[in-house]
Amino acid sequence: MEKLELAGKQVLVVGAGLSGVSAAKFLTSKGANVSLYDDKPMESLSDQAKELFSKEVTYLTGAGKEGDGVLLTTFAFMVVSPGISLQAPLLQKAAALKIPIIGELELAYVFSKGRFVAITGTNGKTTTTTLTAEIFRAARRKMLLGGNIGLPLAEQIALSEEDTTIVAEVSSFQLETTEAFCPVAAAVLNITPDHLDRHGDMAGYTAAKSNIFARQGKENYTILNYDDENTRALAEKTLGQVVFFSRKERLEQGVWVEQGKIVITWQGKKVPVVACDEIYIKGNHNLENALAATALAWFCGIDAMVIADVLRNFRGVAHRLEFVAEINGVQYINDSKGTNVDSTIKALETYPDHIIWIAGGRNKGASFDPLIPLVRERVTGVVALGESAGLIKEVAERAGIPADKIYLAKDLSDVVRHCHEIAEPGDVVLLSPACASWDMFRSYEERGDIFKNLVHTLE
Ligand code: UMA
Repeated sequence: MEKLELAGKQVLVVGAGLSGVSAAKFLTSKGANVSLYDDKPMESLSDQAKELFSKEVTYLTGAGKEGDGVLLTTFAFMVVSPGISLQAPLLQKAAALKIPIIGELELAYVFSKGRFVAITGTNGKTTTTTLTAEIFRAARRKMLLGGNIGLPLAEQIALSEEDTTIVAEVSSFQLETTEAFCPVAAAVLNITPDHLDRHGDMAGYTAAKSNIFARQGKENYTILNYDDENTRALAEKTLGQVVFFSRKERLEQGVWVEQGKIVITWQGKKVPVVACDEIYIKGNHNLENALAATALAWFCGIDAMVIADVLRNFRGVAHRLEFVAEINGVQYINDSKGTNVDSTIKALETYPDHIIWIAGGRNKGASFDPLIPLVRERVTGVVALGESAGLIKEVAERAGIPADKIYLAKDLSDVVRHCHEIAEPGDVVLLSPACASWDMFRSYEERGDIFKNLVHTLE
């Protein structure tokens, strides 16, 4: 979408969550006449959304009728929230009427000043984005952080200037509705099965993710994980300069590990960055995140010393293998951000044994089978919750967990009560659901916060 004049334009924003509210605020500030549509009735929306309606934004609700009553032809274009599928009836109707549809990310991109550095991948996005932003901050660059991380960008871009770097976590949902989006440096961390219910299959999911570099040219960098086959293969699809990073392989060019040290080799030069054991956040997956953040920062001109310093001090993000408490010798870990199988595999790999594993929620179409070997090897008890509790129970049974060590919980409070009852000193109680939270909670953050609060009541 070209940067069009917004004043006086009729715009329909679809979805009144974080993204939609942010887009509506931005559009209103530019003089557009905004209508905000949501399937939900107004009383179930957030205070921020309600506040908009008390001002200049018109509220439209489908009230379960999927937008039947919305007169689409009055709108110049639509801005959709990432959680809304392009297959939704309202969007299908708009597409048939040839009403332009863009996402909130694209809107933010088109109207921002400065340049974008973007990160996608099935797992590690939030850690890598936060880490990258911290490096830019430490280098005293003008920087804005946002995107899928929970900080929608449409509102924030008003603060951007020509020399601002916008460090954005971008999801496959957001990338589906981009047209011009072109970050100067784009990283794809890994691609493993996730969101197949939305994208149909791995090809659809990979295609959506590939939009992160679809408009890049040779002046831009496409940063790809060499160790992940699906990601490595994308090198052939980008017109950007490919920078591989690897935890396992020696690379002629790229960011990799030589004798326990991160090094950058590029155009005949070798730059040492930091010893891997000095990096504060632990685990192979975090080393990959550190390699990607190093690449993003270095190719944007940040000194290796600054990168090293942040890698030594960065403490990680909430809800990702987050230590909650130790009670009677039992460690409680919140990995509510483990919303897919691969992410939970990484969580289970972090603890060698005696894991009491809490899992379940909304399954997004992936098979849980890859979890079985780790559950067999490291898990002593399983607590299953939510829509997928039956499937998690099945995984536990197939991994050989005895029936009396498998518990179907009613809610998180029942989960925590049960874990407290059965856990013994030395056990690790790990909430890593391998599922989305949307069957019982608004978000993985809400699920993680409730879990943490319940654990703290045991202290
Ligand atoms: N809605 C409808 N009709 C629908 C679907 C949703 O009306 O068919 C309405 C809901 O009633 C709700 C609103 O749309 O009021 C929610 O919109 P949304 O699902 O896009 O959620 P937002 O609150 O706008 O949050 C979105 C991202 N959510 C999703 O992609 C599902 C957030 O990512 C993101 O942080 C936020 O924008 C700011 O950019 C969350 C996420 O789970 C963390 N992302 C997925 C992931 O990381 O795996 C992709």
